[in-house]
Amino acid sequence: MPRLIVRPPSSRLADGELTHLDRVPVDAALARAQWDGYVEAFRSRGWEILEAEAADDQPDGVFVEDAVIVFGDLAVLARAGAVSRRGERDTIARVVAASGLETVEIVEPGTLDGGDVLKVGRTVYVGASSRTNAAGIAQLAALLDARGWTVVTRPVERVLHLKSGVTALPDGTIVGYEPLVDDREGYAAFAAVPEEHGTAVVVLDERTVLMSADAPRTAELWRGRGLDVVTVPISEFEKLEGCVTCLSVRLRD
Ligand code: CIR
Repeated sequence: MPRLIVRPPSSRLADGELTHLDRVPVDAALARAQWDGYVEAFRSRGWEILEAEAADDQPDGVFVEDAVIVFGDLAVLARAGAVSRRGERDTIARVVAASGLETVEIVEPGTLDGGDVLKVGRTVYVGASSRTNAAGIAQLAALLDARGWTVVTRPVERVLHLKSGVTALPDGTIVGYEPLVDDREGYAAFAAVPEEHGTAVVVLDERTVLMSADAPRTAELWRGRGLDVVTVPISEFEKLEGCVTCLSVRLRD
């Protein structure tokens, strides 16, 4: 059974880090309801939910994808590029330990946010962003080279994380909203989407993707390619530069 690591949103979500967006009011109750709906989209499809303990003092703690990256049986605990987010790691380490995965850590001077890591088959694209530095990428590459993964570095300047700009469909096609994609020519198979919030897809299975409800034309595009599309409203998290990928870590069989 696939498993999903999540963490409920902090009551201080509105204080989270912002890099490319202006701060706007966030509805905490709506955020909680949207998070419940997001988790239910997985639970109702047979995913086991592993809930990290609440961390109210960590405004960005709900974005668990940044804190740990899973490669098969290996969990890499990241070292957040934003100092304000470094306190998220201990509680994530506990839920990862309970999951039974082997755990390794990115250490100083490396920084790495999981949002900068996109796995496509055995290729691991890693964004060199304002959050992920060369030392962090080198540490990750050293860990993965020995395990049969190929790490490819990508520039990230137009958005916060690599996966704010590009994600991948089940067949490996890279998808993105072109105005926000750095180095588009670097991806052999690329499909442009018509909406900014259509950039992020989570693969639920070989024929089903999960995406934001705020990109209806993109959802139609994927349906036209024969995919089942599940949409969830995540407006309160998008206000904090989050997306459907950042709200969970997927542990697949
Ligand atoms: C941050 O700036 O760190 C959070 N407000 C948003 C993190 C989103 N995470 C992601 O794209 N993987």
